[in-house]
Amino acid sequence: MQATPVTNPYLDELARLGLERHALELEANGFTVVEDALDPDLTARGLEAALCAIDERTGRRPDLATGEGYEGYWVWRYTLLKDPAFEEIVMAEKVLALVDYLIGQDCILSTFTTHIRGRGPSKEMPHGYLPLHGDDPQPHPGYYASTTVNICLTDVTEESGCLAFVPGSHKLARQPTPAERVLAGNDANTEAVPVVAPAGAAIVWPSQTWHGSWESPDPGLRVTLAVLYSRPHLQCYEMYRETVPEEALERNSPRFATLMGLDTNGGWNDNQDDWHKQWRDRDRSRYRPRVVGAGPRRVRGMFEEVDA
Ligand SMILES: O=C(O)CCC(=O)C(=O)O
Repeated sequence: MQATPVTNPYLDELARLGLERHALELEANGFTVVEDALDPDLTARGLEAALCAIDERTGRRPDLATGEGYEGYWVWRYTLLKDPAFEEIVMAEKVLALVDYLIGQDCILSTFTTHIRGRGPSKEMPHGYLPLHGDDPQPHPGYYASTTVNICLTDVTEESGCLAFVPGSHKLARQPTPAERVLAGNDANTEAVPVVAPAGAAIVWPSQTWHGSWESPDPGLRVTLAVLYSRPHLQCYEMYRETVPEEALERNSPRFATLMGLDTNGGWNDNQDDWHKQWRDRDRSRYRPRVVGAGPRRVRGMFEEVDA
């Protein structure tokens, strides 16, 4: 006699990509590192795109070796659309397989943030370390709501200010207390462990796992992308469904459009004829942000012109 085989497309995909051990680490410890999430070519293109995006925002291209002018910890939001290499990175198949396993294939991209860590503390982070925290808003539901992925575009070593994780903290389903957040000095949380990873790796965790990072003693820069995927009912941090260009949708698979939130239905405005449609089927030019004044005016209804 043979037992009924268990079928599950998420598990089949993990098995196809050899990621079963990583899924187990996510369950047991609350984080995992996939060393070869990106190939060397995409890693190099991603790094170049990150340096160009930073240069565009600051007018100063970072020098990875000297780190001059980029001491401490730097964060640039909403960088996905700066380069098609970033689109490939959010769609990297090993990353998506683990994200899907945690929060489902209908998840959306919440933020694509570029991070740099240079030597020492900074004005915003005078004690040098990024305190332990979870990325999820409170209260936690009884399931994973979001997944955070850090893509390493340079080696992330203890000398370059690596990430700190508290194994098992994803099961606590709460934020750390102020005392539990500390990562340096006599009061440092002794449960935090260092996680290092080579360029091209993805560090993946259910967003509620407590994590932070240590001060870097090294003059060189470490460059990472912090990519947050969320279940589709959550309010995302960045405005992709309103702003993603048609060219980006055309050059990617339908799954990319799902990540951009185009399978969601919320976000209604004065239009009365398309609120029932997914964003994929709406004329997005009719959703350009504008300030709405009070007073009567005529709007197009679902079936006819009506007085508002
Ligand atoms: O880059 C770091 O040092 C910390 C990253 C982090 O906290 C995050 O991605 O949520």
